[in-house]
Order: sequence, then structure tokens, then C-alpha cells
Amino acid sequence: MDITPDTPIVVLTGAGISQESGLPTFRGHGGLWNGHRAEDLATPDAFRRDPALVHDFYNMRRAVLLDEKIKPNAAHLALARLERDWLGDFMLVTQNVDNLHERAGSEKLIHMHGELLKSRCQHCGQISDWVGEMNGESECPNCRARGQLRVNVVWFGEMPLRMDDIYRYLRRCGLFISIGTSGNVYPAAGFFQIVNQNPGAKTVELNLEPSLNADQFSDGHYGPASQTVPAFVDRLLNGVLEP
Ligand code: BV8
Repeated sequence: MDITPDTPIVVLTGAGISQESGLPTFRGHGGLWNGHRAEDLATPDAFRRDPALVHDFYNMRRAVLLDEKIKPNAAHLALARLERDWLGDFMLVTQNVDNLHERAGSEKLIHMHGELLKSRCQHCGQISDWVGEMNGESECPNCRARGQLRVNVVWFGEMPLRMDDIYRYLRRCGLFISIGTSGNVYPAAGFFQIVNQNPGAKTVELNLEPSLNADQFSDGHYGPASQTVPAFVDRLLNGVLEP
């Protein structure tokens, strides 16, 4: 299928798109926190074993994200422009729990791994905005239960959010663009395989370096997202994307 202005687009982003905004990636160097790997803290078991440690891991990340130096970069802004100007269907699925896509103006957005600036009450299920510290005494804004709150992110071993919606968009997609993700984490790392089953669909990777599945994409452009994403969006909107 040639890419025409009404081709349905799905974009998947990972931690790499936020790296130039100052947020550390998951598996890049320096991915340790107090000697722990993120994967070892982002699990229900870790929270059961040591809730204070996991609360502090997210308290630190929340504080970093809310620092006024942390802003959307040119890649986030280019995706918001693509959503606004593309004539075909568009959906942005992010693995990231930061709020940089929203702050860049993206609206058609699914946070499949949840959101750092939201709490979830394990007593009443309410999801609320949460920008301060969270600990074992924190009170649910809805039911007032204390010590029942967790950060509203999807941990390893938990079901990602809105998967039915995501699969529906992927099955209709003509152009899949994967940005700033290493292809380590499933089911997101397998999305390109669904699109590859759509007759004539194209899959493109925009990453700092080839991801684990790079050879199974139709095309790849490598370098910092703040350069590769705006350039790719310009070519798409100017209709110069060679099929
Ligand atoms: C689940 C929230 C189903 C928490 C995160 C096969 C099928 C299904 C599941 C599995 C499977 N195999 C294994 C599993 C289990 C597991 C998994 O995938 N494990 C991996 C580690 C092997 N998956 C799950 O548990 C998922 N759940 O499958 O449910 C299920 C469940 C129950 C019962 C039945 C079925 C849930 C996964 C969600 C985990 N939560 N985040 C938090 O943030 O604390 S995932 C976490 O990793 C982040 O969301 C992150 O976004 C994500 C992926 O990492 P990346 O974004 O790719 O980041 P990374 O650092 O790895 O790479 C950055 C990339 O950017 C690099 O390539 C780099 O080169 C590039 N880059 C760097 N700088 C730049 C750049 N690119 C451009 N410009 C730059 N400047």
C-alpha cells in the first residue's frame, strides 16, 4: 500500500522519545536507582515486599518529571502536529508514564503502561491526579481510605491498559511508526507483527540505534528523536514519503 494522506497511522513511543527532555531511559546506562534496576522495582511483588521502597522510586521519578527543566522536545511536538494535520485516522500509543505527549498537545493518546502523575486506590479503584509524595499513610481523595494507594502504572506481570482498543487500531493500520523503544517489553514489542499482517502496510522505526526487531521493519531512520521525528513528519505531511 502506498502511503496516501488518508492512510491510518499508529505511532508507538518508548522512553527514548523523552530522553532528550531529560528523563532517563529504562535500559540505558545509569538505569539504576539506589542500586536497583527499574524492572526489579516495577512489579507487584516488589510493592508487596517493600512498599516504601517502591513508593520512593516513584516519588523520585514524579519529582524529576515535575521539575520545570523537563519539557516536551521537538519529537513530542512533531507528533502533536502530525495528529493535527494528518487527514487519515491517527492514534498515538505510548509505553511512557510521563506527561510530555499531553504537554506537547497530543490528544489521541493511549498510555498503555499507565501514568506517573495518577494514583489508583486499591480499596475503591478510583484513579486520581497525584503530583505529591505518596506513602503508606496517603489518603484516597475519593474514599478517604489510608495506605491503599499505589501509582497508576502497569507493572511487569500486569495487563497493559486498553489493549482491545490498541489491537483494533493496529488491525486497521497502514503505517506503524515505532519511536524510541528497544523492543524489549511485550506486548508492545510485538505490535509491528500485527501491522505486518495488514496487506501493503508499512512499519518504520525511528530510534537512536536499531532495536531488537529492527530487521523486521519496512524501514528505519536512526539518530536522536528530536531530529528524526520532525524530519519524518515533514516528509509525511509534504507527501514525499517514498512507498
Ligand atoms: C503483560 C511502567 C500480559 C512502569 C512498564 C511475551 C508476551 C507478553 C508478555 C511477556 C512476553 N515476554 C515477557 C513478558 C512479560 C513482560 C515483559 O515484556 N518482560 C520483558 C522485560 C521481557 N511484559 C509484561 O509484564 C507486560 N504485561 O504482558 O501482560 C499478561 C499479564 C498477566 C497475565 C497474562 C498476560 C507489562 C509490561 C509493562 C511494564 N511497565 N512501565 C514504570 O514505568 O515504572 S515497561 C517500561 O519498559 C517502560 O514503560 C518503558 O517504556 C518500557 C519499554 O522500554 P523502552 O521504552 O523501550 O525503554 P528502553 O530504555 O528499553 O529503550 C529506550 C530506547 O530508546 C533504546 O532503544 C534507545 O536506543 C532509544 N533511545 C535512547 N535515546 C534516544 C533514543 N531514541 C531516539 N532518540 C533518543 N534521544
